[in-house]
Amino acid sequence: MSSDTIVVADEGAHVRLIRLARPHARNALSRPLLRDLAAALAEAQRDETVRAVVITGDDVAFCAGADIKEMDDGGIPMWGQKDRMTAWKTIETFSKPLIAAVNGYALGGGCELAMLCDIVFLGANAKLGFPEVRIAAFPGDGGTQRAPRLIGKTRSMWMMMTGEQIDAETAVSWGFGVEVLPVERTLPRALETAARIAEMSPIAVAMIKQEVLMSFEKPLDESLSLERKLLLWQSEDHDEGIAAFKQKRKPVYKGR
Ligand code: CO8
Repeated sequence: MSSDTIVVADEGAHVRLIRLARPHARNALSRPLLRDLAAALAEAQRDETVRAVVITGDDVAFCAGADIKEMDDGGIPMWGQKDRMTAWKTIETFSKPLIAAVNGYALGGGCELAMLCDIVFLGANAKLGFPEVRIAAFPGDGGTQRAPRLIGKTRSMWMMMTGEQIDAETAVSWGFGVEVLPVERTLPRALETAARIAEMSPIAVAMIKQEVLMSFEKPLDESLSLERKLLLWQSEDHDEGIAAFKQKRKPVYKGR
């Protein structure tokens, strides 16, 4: 379901790649792009063959954030419009692993999008930042809340109040990503990782995502007791994992 704004492709049996494709606008999140991205994720959510999704841009920009040229109408309240909120909600609630391959700029909403991904790989030319303050706005698509949880208060304040960008090495050392790669390796590394994860039980992987995200959202006593409750789940995949270990063979997980 590719469109004018994104290119969607299957990479092997279980991995879906979504490429943001507005290079002339540094892949800025126009409302059509945001809508198409959310629709592609909703489709990947429904499709039982899909076990992991990789999001990328191009070598110049992962995504330069919200489309500033759409800002003429309605001022800041425009950013709270229902279609935008619904699209961000779809991205936030996507339950399968979401992996970002970030080359070039990831600014504003682009950085917020990367932060919503579960695993982030950064090309050596990656530049992350929250430039919203320079247009008298703020990272209002989750950034003011997610960045401090990820990188801490003072780094978030500095980034958001100055609009300064950080490079890939700094971003990894602050916790924005797992690894810095040569630009041409960023996407292959993300796809290899997605394929590796797709070999695991999708049930176990979904549980891990749910439980790790809980740690950002709930007080510790509540999330620990929810983690305990999740121990009650049973799956054929788990039986298969134990059997394969004992029989010294590779497990085949069916997501049941
Ligand atoms: N929106 C729209 N168009 C953009 C954007 C953008 N975010 N970024 C780049 N473009 C366009 C440029 O206007 C230019 O178009 P044209 O060729 O027609 O002039 C084209 O892309 C190429 O851009 P540059 O020539 O500037 O390319 P460079 O490689 O020199 O620079 C940068 C790339 C650094 C990405 C630069 O374009 C830039 O600084 N862009 C703006 C980045 C930005 O400010 N992002 C934050 C946007 S706001 C946001 O994400 C959250 C808003 C939520 C608000 C919530 C309420 C408060």
